[in-house]
Amino acid sequence: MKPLSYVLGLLASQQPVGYQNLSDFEKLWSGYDVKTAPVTKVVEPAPIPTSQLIPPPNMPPFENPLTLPSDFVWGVASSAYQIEGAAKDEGRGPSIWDTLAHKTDLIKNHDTGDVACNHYYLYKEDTQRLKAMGVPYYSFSISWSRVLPYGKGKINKAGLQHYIDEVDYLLENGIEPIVTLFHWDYPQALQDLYGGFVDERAVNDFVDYAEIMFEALGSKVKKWYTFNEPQVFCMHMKVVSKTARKEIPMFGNTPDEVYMKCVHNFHLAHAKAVEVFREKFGRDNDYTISYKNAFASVRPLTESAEDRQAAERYLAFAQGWFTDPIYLNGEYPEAVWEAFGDKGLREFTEEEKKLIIDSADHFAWDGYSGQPVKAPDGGIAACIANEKHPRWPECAVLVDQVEGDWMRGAKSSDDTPWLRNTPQFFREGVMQIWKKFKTDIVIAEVGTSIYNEQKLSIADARYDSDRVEYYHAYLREVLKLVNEYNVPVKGFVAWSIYDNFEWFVGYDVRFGIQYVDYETQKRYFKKSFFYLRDFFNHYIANY
Ligand code: GBH
Repeated sequence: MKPLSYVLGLLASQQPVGYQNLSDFEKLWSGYDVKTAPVTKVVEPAPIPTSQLIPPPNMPPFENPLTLPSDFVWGVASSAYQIEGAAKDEGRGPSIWDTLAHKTDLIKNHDTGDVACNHYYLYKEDTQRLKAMGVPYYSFSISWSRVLPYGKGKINKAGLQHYIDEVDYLLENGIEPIVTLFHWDYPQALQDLYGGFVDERAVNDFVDYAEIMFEALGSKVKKWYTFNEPQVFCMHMKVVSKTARKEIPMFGNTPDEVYMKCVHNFHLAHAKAVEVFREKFGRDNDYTISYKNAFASVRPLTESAEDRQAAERYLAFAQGWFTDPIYLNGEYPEAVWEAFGDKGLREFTEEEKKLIIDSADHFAWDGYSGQPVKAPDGGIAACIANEKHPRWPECAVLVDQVEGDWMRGAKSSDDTPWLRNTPQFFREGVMQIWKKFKTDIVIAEVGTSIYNEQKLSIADARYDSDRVEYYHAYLREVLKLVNEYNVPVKGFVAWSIYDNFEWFVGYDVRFGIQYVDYETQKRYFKKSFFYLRDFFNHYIANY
């Protein structure tokens, strides 16, 4: 195992990219009008008032006699850009999300993550609040550009130290960290340098970053994810490519090619990082590494051959493109080859395949929601044959209604049309993953927004019965999957620890199991948090 000093030396000897040295920090940030929070020092937490821990009335009862295994992992999740704030503090460099927020009109209300929940300074209080509710696991991500402001080269020691401190504090308080290396906030310096994940140089830069984090936190953190939802990140690359400066290389690619190259480089980056991880920590112990998948659970709207083909195609592009090389055979699905074979899609070399196959210790699914799928109007064959078709290459249409004109499930917020309360789809999705991949499954994120929650008073927002109903329904399916269908579901992580910056829809949508009052930065436990606590207390054996 290489010591940290080795990695630091190696990196210090490299040319910093794009900019000559850290005194160019201001250049990195030019044109971003970054806001600062009133609180810019780590705050020692006040004790949680006992009144805040009084459970709400009218909780659904836990009646059935099933159990979850004693090593079942339950926790709450967040990601760096969505909660940390301190965007320009202590040497952090910008990421593509600072750029999207500050330099485009793509974010609702022009919200930014500049301050967010100010978790960077309030992490001790946030930890105490999890401890008070007995949460055993906290899943969060590292801001790459906080550790490496230029994406590679010089390490920002204050940023790295922050994560060491936070991990130590969690562990001292009996909460086990689950660390995601990369939750979409790609360093802007690398984006400028070579167009980001569309370029193969992104692969080794990710692996170098991963190695720094493994060295710094590996003696303390045992559960790791490389990427959050590469499916979504590669979509963002398409967005970024449309707004990019002309001189960067990805500008020459069509959006579909951007996506194709991004997916390919994801596989190589993930697998090489996992290789480093396993060299350091071995396998068959309690160290685990995987990545988190985003796709809807789907089923054909009707039994027609066209709808069935549409559902299969949806899964080939949203799931198989990412999962099949890793969990099956190092190969992309047939439908992906047919669409992209003449566009420069590369096959993995035998050596690459060896790295990629089996490069994840379990299947992590962010199983928020499911939808019926139908073929596009005009027929599926016409779509497949026509690259200009708006539905190409999937040629699948996700719809909201099932038989009898029923909605597929209860509505969430207006700004999250993809999300409805669909527990049956959830169960089918897990079953489908199990049948296809025969591997342990972790529900790495689920949660919901609520219709018009942003308009409610704090007191009303805290009483989030629709969110309780959502978790209640999904968790009953988890019980069935584990007890009746014998599916190895090993964990369930709720999104999110508290309300936060919801990407393109900013702060107008709330996903938290705690309410955040952004004026005061006070947090309030919602009813759903008590529900989750009580559920796992009740069902995890010997908890
Ligand atoms: C998670 O992704 C993210 O990991 C998390 O950061 C986020 O806060 C959370 O969801 C809640 O949204 O707009 O119709 O094109 C969930 C998977 C995939 C769901 C992309 C939304 C966009 C659908 N997401 N999808 S659409």
